[in-house]
Amino acid sequence: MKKVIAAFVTIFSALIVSAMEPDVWFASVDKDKDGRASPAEWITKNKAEAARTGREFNEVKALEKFKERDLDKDGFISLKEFLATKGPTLG
Ligand SMILES: [Ca+2]
Ligand SMILES: [Ca+2]
Repeated sequence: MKKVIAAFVTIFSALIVSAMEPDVWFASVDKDKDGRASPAEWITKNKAEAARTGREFNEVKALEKFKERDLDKDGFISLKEFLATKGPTLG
């Protein structure tokens, strides 16, 4: 029985961590903490991720993705838009 409980605890804590990740990720994009990602913040994050993973950075593509995820076209990605689109991915 103890083993079963331990397994559940492991699963649930994994779920909680994965549920929290998008917020944490978004916070790392939203450097000025105004609750939305500006194009400049988006590019900064994309650049950093590209450098970290050794990929080539393409600013035009990054901005295209930004526009795709800016659902209400106000020029910013809100956390809601971020979660409604693909969550913590740059694509
Ligand atoms: Ca911001
Ligand atoms: Ca928006």
